[in-house]
Amino acid sequence: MKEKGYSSRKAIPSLRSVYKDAFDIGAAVNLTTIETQKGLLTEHFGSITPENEMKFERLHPQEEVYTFEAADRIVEFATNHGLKVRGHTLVWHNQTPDWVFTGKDGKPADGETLLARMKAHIDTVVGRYKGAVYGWDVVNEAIEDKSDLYLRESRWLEQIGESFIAKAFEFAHEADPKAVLFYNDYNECDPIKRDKIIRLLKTLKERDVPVHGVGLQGHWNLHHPSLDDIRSAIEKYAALGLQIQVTELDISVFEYNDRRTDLGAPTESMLERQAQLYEQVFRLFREYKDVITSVTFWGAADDYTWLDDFPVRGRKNWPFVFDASHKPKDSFWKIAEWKLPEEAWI
Ligand code: HAH
Repeated sequence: MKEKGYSSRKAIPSLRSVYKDAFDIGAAVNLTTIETQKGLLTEHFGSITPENEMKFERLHPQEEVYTFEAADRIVEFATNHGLKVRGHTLVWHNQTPDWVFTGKDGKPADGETLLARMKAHIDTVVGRYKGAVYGWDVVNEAIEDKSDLYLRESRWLEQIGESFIAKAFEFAHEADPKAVLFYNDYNECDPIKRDKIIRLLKTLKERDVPVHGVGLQGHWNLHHPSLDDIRSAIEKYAALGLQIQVTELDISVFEYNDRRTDLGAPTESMLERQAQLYEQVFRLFREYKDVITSVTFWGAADDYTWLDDFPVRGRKNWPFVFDASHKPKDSFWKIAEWKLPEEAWI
C-alpha cells in the first residue's frame, strides 16, 4: 500500500515519454476537453483524435455545405502543442446525414451518385487536412456483429455493393498518398467477428487496395474480452502484415449488457480489477510494439467519457487511467511504472 499523500508528492511521469520507444499514446478530444483537459493532453499524450468533429454529419451537413470550424480548431490545438492527429472517420453507417443516401426524387440514391458523393467528401476532407492529419479511419464498422452475416447491412452496402469499402480507401489514398489508412471496428477481439475482419482485410490486400492498418477500437470492460482473446486477436491481426492501432480504448466499469441505472461509483475492488487489466493489456501492447504504432484512449480522464451516455444515458462511468480531477489512478501507475521493476533487478 502506498503511504497517504505519497502519490501527491511524487513526480508524475509523462505517459507519452514513458512509451516514446514503443508507440504513440493518444486521446479522443472535443472542443470542451481541449480546454478543460489541456494540461493532461499536452503533458501525457502525443496524439489526438477528434471524437465527433470529423464525422460526416459534422463536416458536411448538406451537399453544398462544409463546416470545418470545430475540426480546424482541434487541428490548430494539435499544431500548437506538437501533437499528431488521427482522422475519424470518413465512411460509416452512423452520424452520416440522410442527404448522402437520398436521390433528387427522394428515393435511395443510385450507386454511381452515392460513390460520387463519397469521393467528393473524401477529396475535400482528406485534401484539407493533408499534412496535418497523418492517418484516417477510412471505413468504420463495416462488419456485421451477428455471426451468420459477413458485412453490415448499411446504406453504403445496399446502394453501392461491397466495393464501397475498396473505393473509400482508393479515394483517400488519391487525396493524400502519404496518409496511413485504417479499417476500424469494435468487438474486434470476438473470435467470430475478428475472423470476418481478417477476411475483409485479406480480400482488400489481395486486390491491392491501399489499406495500411487495422484499428482495434478497444471498448472493453472489467469482464470482457478475455486477455486470451485480446492476445489471439493481436497475433492474428499482426500476421496480416498491417500495422495495428488501438484507436478507442476504454475499460468500462460496467458490463455492456448491464443496463441498470443505479449502480453508483465503482468499488475499490472494481478499480483494482481495472488497474490489473490496464497493466495486463499494456504489457501485451508492449510485447507487440513492433506492429502496434499507437494506443489511443477514447477520452483522457474520467470527468468526460461517451460512456456516461452509452449504453445507458446519464449513467456515469470511470473508464480511464486519470480520475475526474485529472489525478493518476492506480491504473495509471500500473502502465506508467513498468520500467521500474525491470530496472530494479540489476
Ligand atoms: C464507436 N463505436 C465509434 O467508432 C466512435 O466514433 C464513437 O464516438 C463511439 C464509439 C462503438 C460502438 C460500440 O461500442 C457499440 C455499438 C456500436 C458502436
